[in-house]
Amino acid sequence: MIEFKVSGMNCQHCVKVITESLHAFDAHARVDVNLERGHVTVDSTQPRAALKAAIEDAGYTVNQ
Ligand SMILES: [Cu+2]
Repeated sequence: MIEFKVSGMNCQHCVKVITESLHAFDAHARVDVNLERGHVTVDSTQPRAALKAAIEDAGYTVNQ
C-alpha cells in the first residue's frame, strides 16, 4: 500500500478524477480516496513516483 497526502480534493468528482488518472496508469491498481483525511491509498506494483505523477496530472497537489 502506498499512501499520499493530497490537497484540493473536496467532492466525489475529485475522487473520480483521481481514480481514473491512476487507473489510466495502472488498470489493476486498487484506489481508495478518503476525502475527510485528504488521503489517497493505492495498492499497485508501480513505483511511488509514477503514482504521484498520475495524481498531479489530475490537477491535485501531493504533499507527501
Ligand atoms: Cu471535487
